[in-house]
Amino acid sequence: MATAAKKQRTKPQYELLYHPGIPGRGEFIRLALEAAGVAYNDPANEKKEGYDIVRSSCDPTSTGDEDGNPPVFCPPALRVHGEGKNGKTLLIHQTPNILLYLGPKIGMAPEDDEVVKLHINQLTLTALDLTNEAHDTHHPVGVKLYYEDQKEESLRKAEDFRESRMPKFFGFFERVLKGNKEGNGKYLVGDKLTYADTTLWQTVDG
Ligand SMILES: N[C@@H](CCC(=O)N[C@@H](CS)C(=O)NCC(=O)O)C(=O)O
Repeated sequence: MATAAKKQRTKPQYELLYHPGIPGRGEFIRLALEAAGVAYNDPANEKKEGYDIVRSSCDPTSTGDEDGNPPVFCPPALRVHGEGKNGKTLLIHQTPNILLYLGPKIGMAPEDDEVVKLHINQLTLTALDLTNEAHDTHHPVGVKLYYEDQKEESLRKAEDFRESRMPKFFGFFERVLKGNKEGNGKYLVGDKLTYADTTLWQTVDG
């Protein structure tokens, strides 16, 4: 992996398409790449006109691109030149889908162990469910509405989140850590860092 990472530092293969200036869901992808030491481009944070690339990739009128990729619903998305259909550009979205793709390629999931891959993916999906539920405490009525316009509902939602959902999620991840003897309480799956760990870390930190 070190050689691959070195090669990519000259010309990054991966392009993360996300909103500028905020960690958001883009951070789950960034963390996995950073932990693996794999270089990537993040155009919206690199140059002023970079966000145009993100916006055009997620064009709300698109029916798909000329490389055979279906439309992207919203960021984060990942673009990989030469890895799509017939050697064209691959453009994928949905955070866990991007991680599922990247994991084995960057050493953050095994390449050939289907069972372990599924375990990593299910824990990642669960951590992302927790992220979504945390997000919903501020937007229980509508994603487009400001927090201030749904404060009352937010307070109710937050109470349930704190008292029922958080303990359930954290209790679950404690059990996973306890049950994974190989991980010595440090890793969720196996005896090394995977993208399930970086995702859970960001969920808790974020
Ligand atoms: N399930 C998607 C959710 C993506 C998402 O909610 N993206 C946000 C930024 S973090 C966005 O740009 N949303 C615009 C929208 O939903 O219209 C994922 O995990 O990638």
